[in-house]
Amino acid sequence: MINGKIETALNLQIKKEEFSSRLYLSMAVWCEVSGYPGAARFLYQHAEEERLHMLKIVRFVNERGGKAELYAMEEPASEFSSLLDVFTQVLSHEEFITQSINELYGLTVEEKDYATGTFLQWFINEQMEEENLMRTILDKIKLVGDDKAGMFHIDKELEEMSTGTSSNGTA
Ligand code: OFO
Repeated sequence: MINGKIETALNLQIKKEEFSSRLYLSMAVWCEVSGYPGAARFLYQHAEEERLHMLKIVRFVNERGGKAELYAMEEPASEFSSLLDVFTQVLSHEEFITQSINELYGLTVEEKDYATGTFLQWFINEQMEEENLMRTILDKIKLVGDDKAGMFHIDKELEEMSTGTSSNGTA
């Protein structure tokens, strides 16, 4: 059985993961209507992944005798100035999520809730991978600058990196 403090903290993390999913969905939409189909596909897929992260915590809270809560949330940003702007915001959002997961892990240590701590290990590793991936993409975007051919190439690369659901919902 999880204690109330941990349950609330996990429920707040559920909200953050759900918000991440909506934020990336909003970014995918912007990319799709702004001529970046590869980036759109990549972000649609990432939005799905965040939804799975949310569900993972929902199931965990319920299985441990708590109850998952779905809180109201603010609207995600929907206008971006460039692909550089999009991925700068993706990276800083992932850094925010990493910090949140780390604080959550710290709380499990304080509360001696080792089962939740073990559960969070997966998220700690996932955050490291995601931050690295987003940093690599951002570095590439910075490198090409205003070069249109370079940007076209990056968009293609993002398309190739996407393995899941495409922008039109097909596999
Ligand atoms: Fe982007 O990662 Fe969830 O946790």
